[in-house]
Amino acid sequence: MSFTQSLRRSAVDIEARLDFLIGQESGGRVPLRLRGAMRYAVLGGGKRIRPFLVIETAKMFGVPALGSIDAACTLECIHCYSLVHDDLPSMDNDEVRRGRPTLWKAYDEWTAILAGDALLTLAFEILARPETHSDPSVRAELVLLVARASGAAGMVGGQVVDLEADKLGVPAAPSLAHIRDLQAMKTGALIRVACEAGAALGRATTSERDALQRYGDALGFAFQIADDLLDADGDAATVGKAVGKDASAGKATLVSLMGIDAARAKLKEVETEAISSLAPFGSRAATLIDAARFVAQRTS
Ligand code: GRG
Repeated sequence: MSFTQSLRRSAVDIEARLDFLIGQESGGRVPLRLRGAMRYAVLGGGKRIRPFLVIETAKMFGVPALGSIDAACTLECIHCYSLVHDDLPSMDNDEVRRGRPTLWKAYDEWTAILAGDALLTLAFEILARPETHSDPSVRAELVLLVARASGAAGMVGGQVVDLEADKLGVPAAPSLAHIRDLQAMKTGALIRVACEAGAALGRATTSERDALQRYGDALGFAFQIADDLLDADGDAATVGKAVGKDASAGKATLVSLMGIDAARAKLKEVETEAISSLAPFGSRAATLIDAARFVAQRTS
């Protein structure tokens, strides 16, 4: 089976589980409008790369997919909430996401804000449940890792730094270090924690965790460079959202700093860095190696 096929197959299982988890949330007392909006946000396509990384990293340590799928789904809930909020008029003001109207366009702003809030909260409800892992110390560690990655020093913090430059004209110092730091928080933290969560579920050793953190860091950076390149020269229909937004907003990205060709070369370098970090795992890491290649070469 090719990598794309296994990603798609895993996405089917993840979507079925997300559907179930949203359906049974809080004993079924969720208002219909909210449940509909949460389902719209989560179940409308998407590559499901973050949950895939949790499942495949955990598999390297002998954890079957059934043992990691709930933790995996929590990262997709958080990712989807971040997209819903990012698309709002007060943030990126986007009308198309995953090839269809964004949640605030399909419903309205207040529903989109609250559906995002509910998805973030649901993620932590799931992480804390015994069904996610039988050992409470593993669950507590997952909560800590995911909270740090998605919160003020992670994804939310990265979004603030990005929007400060965009909305308040805070001059972005467009250096490679600034861009890497910003992206490590905004996009990278969730990708890195996907690998860390898999390692926590699999009770990996410290040196194994270190290697996976290096992989996760490089993968997150590769993911963002690929995203910037898609924005610069991708096709909106294939990408599933508007393109060319970074340049028109004057955003500091690797592409604006270095140009397209140098950004492509950097992407190759970071892809190699990600793959090299997996050396200690030998052939056990074959799927994660493929994931790095996929992320670097993605077209949507
Ligand atoms: C609102 C707190 C808050 C944070 C938003 C992630 C983010 C921070 C904003 C999204 C802006 C953006 C498009 C960033 C580029 C990287 C990215 C997250 C791309 C979309 O992720 P994919 O390609 O999307 O995994 P799918 O649709 O496949 O799930």
